[in-house]
Amino acid sequence: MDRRHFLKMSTASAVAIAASAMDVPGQGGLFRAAQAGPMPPGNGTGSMGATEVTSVCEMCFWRCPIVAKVRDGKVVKIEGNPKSPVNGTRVCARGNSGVQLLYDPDRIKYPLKRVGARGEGKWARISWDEALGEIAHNMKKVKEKYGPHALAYFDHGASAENMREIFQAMGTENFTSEPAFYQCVGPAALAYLQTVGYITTGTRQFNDMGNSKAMLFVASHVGENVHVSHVHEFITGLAKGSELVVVDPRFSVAANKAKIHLAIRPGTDTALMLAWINYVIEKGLYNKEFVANKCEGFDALKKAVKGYSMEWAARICDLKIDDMKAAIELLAKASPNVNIHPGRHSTWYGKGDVGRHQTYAILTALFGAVGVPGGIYFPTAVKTGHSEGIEESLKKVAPAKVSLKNDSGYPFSSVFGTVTADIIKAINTGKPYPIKLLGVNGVNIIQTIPNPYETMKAINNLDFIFCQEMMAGETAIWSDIVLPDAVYLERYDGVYAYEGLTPYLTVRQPVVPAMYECQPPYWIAAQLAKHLGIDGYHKSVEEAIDEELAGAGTSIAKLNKEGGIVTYPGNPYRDAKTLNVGTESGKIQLAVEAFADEDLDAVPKFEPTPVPPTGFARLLYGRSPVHTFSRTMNNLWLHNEIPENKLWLNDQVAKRLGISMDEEVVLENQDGKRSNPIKVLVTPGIRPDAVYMAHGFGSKSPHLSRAYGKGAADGFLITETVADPFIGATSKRTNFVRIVKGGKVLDIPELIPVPAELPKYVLKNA
Ligand SMILES: Nc1nc2c(c(=O)[nH]1)N[C@H]1C(S)=C(S)[C@@H](COP(=O)(O)OP(=O)(O)OC[C@H]3O[C@@H](n4cnc5c(=O)[nH]c(N)nc54)[C@H](O)[C@@H]3O)O[C@H]1N2
Ligand SMILES: Nc1nc2c(c(=O)[nH]1)N[C@H]1C(S)=C(S)[C@@H](COP(=O)(O)OP(=O)(O)OC[C@H]3O[C@@H](n4cnc5c(=O)[nH]c(N)nc54)[C@H](O)[C@@H]3O)O[C@H]1N2
Ligand code: SF4
Ligand SMILES: [Mo]
Repeated sequence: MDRRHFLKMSTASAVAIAASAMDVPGQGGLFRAAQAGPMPPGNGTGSMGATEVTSVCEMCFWRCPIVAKVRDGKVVKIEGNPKSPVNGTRVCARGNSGVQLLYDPDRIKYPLKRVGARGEGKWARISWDEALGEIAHNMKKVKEKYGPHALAYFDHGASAENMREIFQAMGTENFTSEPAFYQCVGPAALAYLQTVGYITTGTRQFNDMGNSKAMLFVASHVGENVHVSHVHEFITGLAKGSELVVVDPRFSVAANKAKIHLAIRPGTDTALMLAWINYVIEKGLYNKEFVANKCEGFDALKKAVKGYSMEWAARICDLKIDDMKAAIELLAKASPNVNIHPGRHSTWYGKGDVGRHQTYAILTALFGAVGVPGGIYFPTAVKTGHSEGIEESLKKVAPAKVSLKNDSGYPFSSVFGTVTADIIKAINTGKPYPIKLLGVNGVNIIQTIPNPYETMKAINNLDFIFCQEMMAGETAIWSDIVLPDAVYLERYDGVYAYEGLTPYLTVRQPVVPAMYECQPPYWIAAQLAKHLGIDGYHKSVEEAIDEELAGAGTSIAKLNKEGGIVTYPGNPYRDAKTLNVGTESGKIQLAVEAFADEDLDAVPKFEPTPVPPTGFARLLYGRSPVHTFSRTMNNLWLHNEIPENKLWLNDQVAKRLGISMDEEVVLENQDGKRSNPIKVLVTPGIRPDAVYMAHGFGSKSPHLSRAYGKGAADGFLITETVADPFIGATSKRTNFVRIVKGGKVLDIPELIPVPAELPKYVLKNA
């Protein structure tokens, strides 16, 4: 079988998992009808006379099963569904605060039409018919003038799926679950798919921290990165005595719980990993039987890592060799019940991002930590039925002559959708063909795509842009037409089948009817289809969902009688004798030949990312534990918890610059772009060569009355991106900042010497 073919095959079989990595529940087009249907009867009456309705949280994409308590037609409380095998009665701060999303005064309440300039946020209220009519008119006009591929769609989350079908039916291939892949999990997903044959980081993560004897986190700041059952498994592991190694330039919440914290020089993790792999091989610390029977490419791996010594890595990574040795010995001692966390957000430095995650998968395999308690485990598929969508229309979709998707120059991108950066480039240059219309759904188009200045330019180059939104945030103020979406508590979204340690099936259903003139996604898509003359919406949403559920022998009504969830026996662990991973040969690929076939490295090399130029520190970012990106910033309860982000600044650097705790500064990046004012957190918990802030703050939309201008947005400092050569995902930690205080620009002193092997970033005007 030739390589190309294998690639196609392995990727095709991966699409289902990739779909889940991109927050797409179920498979294929669930076709929904024009009517929202009656309210579900509820699962019973609980305490305080409140009706309890089971559903699924969407305050983030972990999608915990919930019970909403409704009294006098109002949601008064949200808890975890006690029948849930993952979260039980637990929800996080955000899950709890879904109530305040529902009743947020700054929700988009009616269809809106822009009357000011794009980005200005001046609207007129219009009717649904007018809004959809205008969108349909523009979609048809652009398609006629420039061809179907001039239409593009950025989407994220459950509510965006129906509309994606409409774009597909119009004949474009330029749609992508943009932020969840090309700005998030893409490199990690590809590395695991090619090494162990499946993606360990889908909507959920298949790493068994709760049963581990030791854990390694490279970044992965679990605790600030809050996914209820993930955090719970982490804590369970710790409580049962699992020993933790954390590699992070910052003293994160996870680092605080670590036995060994390695405060690594940012961007050098692959050097550490390769030296560890070499050490494990040289010292014979690997699982010889597992490697001999279940892995391929050991000799190639051994040869490729030979040059990477611990001494070298200690210098590159700015770590103490004794700590590095103690850490890898600790992990080896726990094998095979060792959890090398596969990571989630992986678009850091561009070039080496796939390779870095490949090294996690390789170390996992060397320890034999695959399909065993504490390691990475295997998902157990839950069988559901299929509801026919607009399949007939979709079959007509033909790739463009020069295909952005298939001829991207990134050999492994096409199965995951069109590369975001290519779409923005095509809008701004007209090459390889013009893109003139953009639909945005569930994406903060300004804050989540790197280089917002290019994005704003692109928006201004479009003939038409519309969005489906809940909040009057940045996406809304940049759109020509804004469609008011129902909140997840007001809508059906489909069937959620999860494949974790205990697989289960559940369904999101409306807890209260949609308020104002908001409409659920299937209604919106069906009405737009009508305006476009696309056929297909014949079923009610309940019928479509019941068709899927029938495949699992249940229905909405039956589920509601049974507490909203059906569980199944899982099969996460495999006998090493019969283990057959999802790669072509059934064996783990310690060297990925498919990469070599595309002139990429079969075993990753360490290719340094440039270190900060003189006077600058690297800008790092991560998660706020009570917020989800920008989407929760206006939420009353969550805003009250953490209203703004702070800039983590090393105490020695702060002392030199004369900056004290809570002082307000502005950041300026290497291209002269400046941030909103941000208060400083002076701390020894960050390296002197980096600064850190949580992402999602600093909203630029004046219509978000609580969030507007609170804190700083990392994105407005991210103008330098490096594409990863495998899939074209874009880096974000390749940017550097210095501090502006009282109008004066202050250089960051270089307190840590940089070895000559590491190139310095060259300033564009230098
Ligand atoms: N509360 C909350 N939880 C969330 C989300 C949310 O919005 N809110 N979002 C979810 C989503 S979609 C994702 S993708 C995940 C993201 O969460 P993770 O996958 O955990 O993100 P990371 O980028 O791995 O981790 C951020 C950490 O990386 C460290 N870091 C920065 N640069 C480097 C480096 O070069 N080397 C090393 N070793 N560390 C570095 C930072 O100091 C920070 O502590 O979180 C998920 N969980
Ligand atoms: N600078 C920077 N960029 C990043 C990251 C970072 O840390 N820093 N993180 C990256 C990662 S890991 C990820 S996963 C992405 C996340 O990227 P996004 O998903 O774009 O994140 P949000 O900022 O939450 O923007 C979501 C938008 O969708 C809207 N929305 C929320 N729920 C719904 C809904 O039910 N229906 C509709 N129609 N709209 C809804 C919100 O109001 C908001 O405007 O960002 C990536 N980009
Ligand atoms: S982790 Fe929190 S926000 Fe995410 S789905 Fe679960 S309860 Fe909701
Ligand atoms: Mo993400």
